[in-house]
Amino acid sequence: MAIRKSVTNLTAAEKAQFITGVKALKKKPPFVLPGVTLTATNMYDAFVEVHNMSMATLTPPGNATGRNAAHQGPAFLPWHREFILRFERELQIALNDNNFGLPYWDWAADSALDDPADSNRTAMAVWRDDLLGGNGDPADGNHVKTGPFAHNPGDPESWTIFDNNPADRAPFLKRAFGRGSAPTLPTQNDVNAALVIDIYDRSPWDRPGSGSNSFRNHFEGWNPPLGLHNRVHVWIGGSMSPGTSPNDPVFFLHHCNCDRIWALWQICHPNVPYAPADNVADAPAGHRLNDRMFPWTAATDHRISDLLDITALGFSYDDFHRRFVKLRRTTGNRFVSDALIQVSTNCSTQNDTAVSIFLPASPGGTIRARHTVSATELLTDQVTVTA
Ligand SMILES: [Cu+2]
Repeated sequence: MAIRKSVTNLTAAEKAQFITGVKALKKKPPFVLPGVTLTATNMYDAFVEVHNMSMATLTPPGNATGRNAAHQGPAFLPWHREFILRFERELQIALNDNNFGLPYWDWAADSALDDPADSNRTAMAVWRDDLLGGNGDPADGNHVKTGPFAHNPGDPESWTIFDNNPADRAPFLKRAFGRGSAPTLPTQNDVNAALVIDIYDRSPWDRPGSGSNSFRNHFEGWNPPLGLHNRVHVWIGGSMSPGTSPNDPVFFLHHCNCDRIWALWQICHPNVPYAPADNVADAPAGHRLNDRMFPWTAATDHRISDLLDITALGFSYDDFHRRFVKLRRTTGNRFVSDALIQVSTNCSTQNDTAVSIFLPASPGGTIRARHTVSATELLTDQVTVTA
């Protein structure tokens, strides 16, 4: 079982393993997808091309909102879950390690570390030279000059990018931290505001959402504009801005974190279903519960409904260990429980029932919780987080 770790929890060997795996994919032949013609000449670039093609595949064709096979609609989260799962599988094969887990970058945690005076953002583990390297050089087309994916003139092993933009043929990685329209990264408060939304998606299943909100629309970053997922792409800038954004390996660490937050949202809202179901009249094809998503439409490929349970898919996240809380006796006839109650981590609301207590960020804090004693009796008490 692959445990996906935060970049801050990786050992030096694990960082090196990730870099080795990513570079190995640049030297393997591309995968083959039935019915899809790729121009990419290696495995890594084939992932870049598939993302770009999916973004250009409007669903339904020609729709005015820009909804495509992978973005601006309900399939945004399952599409990227499948995409990074396939990438992780190719890394496992390249590294001959079936338990290798894709690392994630918790950008909300790092937002507190952001310091523009530290040009390469070395306070953030993800941008150090032993992982992804730092910022692009504004005096040289925003090209990345540090770390394993730098452009080093004369070095045949320099990282190149798959770029189909005829206006810009320099095939090297570019970054421009905070220099575009998103000067800051999303914060944990921003993440928490998304986690409490108790609907997955809603009609008209697109980007503006007609003023209504949903977890998907809010988290993808359309409502309000330039939020969460989108904001991270724009903050990094450079190669992370266009449809070829997987050119920057941080794409996979970013989307691994997006997937982790979706999985956390699922834990926090166990009774909120994926939407739309198959029979919803205005639901777009490729985005309904039992649809397959372009370009993975073979009979053996995952349907969206196959992608909703990460445990069934065989991976987890390193901060999804169980925590336990013990309900504490206070005064009088208030509730007491001798049993430890299993809960999940990090959910941010604080008034759910005891079977799904939402925890404060760290052990040692107390929260108020309600506990169903019988069909009619509901007691409230303080809960101390013990571990
Ligand atoms: Cu994407």
